[in-house]
Amino acid sequence: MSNHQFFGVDFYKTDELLNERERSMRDTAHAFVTGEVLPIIKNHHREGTFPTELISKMGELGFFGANLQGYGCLSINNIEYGLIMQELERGDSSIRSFASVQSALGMFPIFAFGSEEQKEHWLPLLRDGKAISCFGLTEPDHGSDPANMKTKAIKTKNGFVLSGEKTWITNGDIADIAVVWAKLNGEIRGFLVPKGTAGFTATRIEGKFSLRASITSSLSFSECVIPEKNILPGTILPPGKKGLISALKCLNQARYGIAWGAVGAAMACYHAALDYAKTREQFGKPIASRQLVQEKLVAMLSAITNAQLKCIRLGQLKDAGSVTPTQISLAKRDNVAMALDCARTARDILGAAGITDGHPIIRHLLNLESVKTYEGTHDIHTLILGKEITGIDAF
Ligand code: TGC
Ligand code: FAD
Repeated sequence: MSNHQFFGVDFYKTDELLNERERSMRDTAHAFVTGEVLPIIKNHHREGTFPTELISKMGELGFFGANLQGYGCLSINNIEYGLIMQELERGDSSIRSFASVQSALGMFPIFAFGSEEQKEHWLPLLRDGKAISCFGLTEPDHGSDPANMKTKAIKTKNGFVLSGEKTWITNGDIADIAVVWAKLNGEIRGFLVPKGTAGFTATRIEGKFSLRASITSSLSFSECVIPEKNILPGTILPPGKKGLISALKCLNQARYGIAWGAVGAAMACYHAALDYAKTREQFGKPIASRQLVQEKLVAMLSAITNAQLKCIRLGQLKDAGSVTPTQISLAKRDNVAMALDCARTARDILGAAGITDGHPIIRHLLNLESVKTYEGTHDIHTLILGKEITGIDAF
């Protein structure tokens, strides 16, 4: 019997929809977050540092690339993978971000588009947390419209010369390997750029008030020479195609994980608000006894329950191989908006106490502002869905 009811939100008994393996994986991730993340995350958030000592622990638990088949990965289903993301983000979005980037944006492109040599070399290292990856798509002048990127690759006799700038790159300056998207003869292709390559520099972005426990960097490529074997061969497009399709396939993986992760952040805020409301007395009674406060708690419970059900169905569709990118967009968009609303409501229930990091809520709230923006902003997902249902491109 899982002890989920003591730490999660399970009003609709979604636990009963999970099989034993799924519950067990969720409980493993839960124990990791409770034991290893929650005791230290406040200080990392204060200091603006990432808890690097957790990387090998997450590797040992098999969290990285856990839903990929082969190469020693756990090869679990997508609901198990989603539950890991939920639990990691219950701790902090920065921990889920690290795992998302490593799994969906570092390992997945190598798995899906890499040569056998690239897979054999990088996947075991990344799986175990012995190497760190990053994903360079966004540029200073091209965030929501990465298809217009300026970063270029020029073919030389023995390889490629990369030039351009990427920014807002999670793990950028601690990564051993960067998956970099650049135009080669006008086509967007993926390239592997190892740390230390001449002409490649990564610079930390300071002064963030959101995702403070996550490392974010700018990447610069100046006459950066990489060997021929470092192109991701599978990113070649069918004749006549020019788009971002390979990069977008990676984003689908990461957006899926975010949809689950947001539920974890919302659960953490809900529990903090519920506990506080039951013990905080004003006008001689616990504030939880007031109708206005109950209405806020119920709104959170309702929103979390909706999001949970959406995630489970999305996971089933993904496991069946029939999920569409727009179904993933809907879940990323709605669940992050839901979590941000819950965090704001929970912050309000705590009054002044809600603005301090003595409670997890303000940290989640600030983090979720980034989560709303990255992996396609809320509004970009609205436009993706608008195009799906009307057939009209409104970007
Ligand atoms: P568009 O012309 O619409 O489509 C080009 C081709 O791609 C197909 N397609 C997709 N395929 C797979 N998955 C998807 N999600 C797809 N979306 C579109 C499409 O059908 C088409 O195929 P075909 O056969 O017709 O040629 O492409 P576009 O270049 O105009 O893209 C439009 C748009 C807005 C959807 C895209 O640019 C977009 O998603 N923009 C948002 C940018 C974004 O999400 N950036 C994320 C950067 S990485 C990040 O934020 C990591 S945070 C990590 C962390 O710390 O957790
Ligand atoms: P812009 O594209 O400039 O958008 C600004 C505003 O305009 C938004 O509200 C947007 O919705 C709106 N807008 C844009 N176009 C339209 C339109 N057509 N119609 C209506 N509204 C529009 N990127 C990576 O490649 N790799 C990473 O690892 C990574 N990690 C990140 C980590 C953090 C902490 C953050 C904050 C970002 C990260 N990103 C990463 C970048 C992220 O993907 C971009 O920030 C995001 O895609 C939005 O781009 P932008 O910030 O340039 O905003």
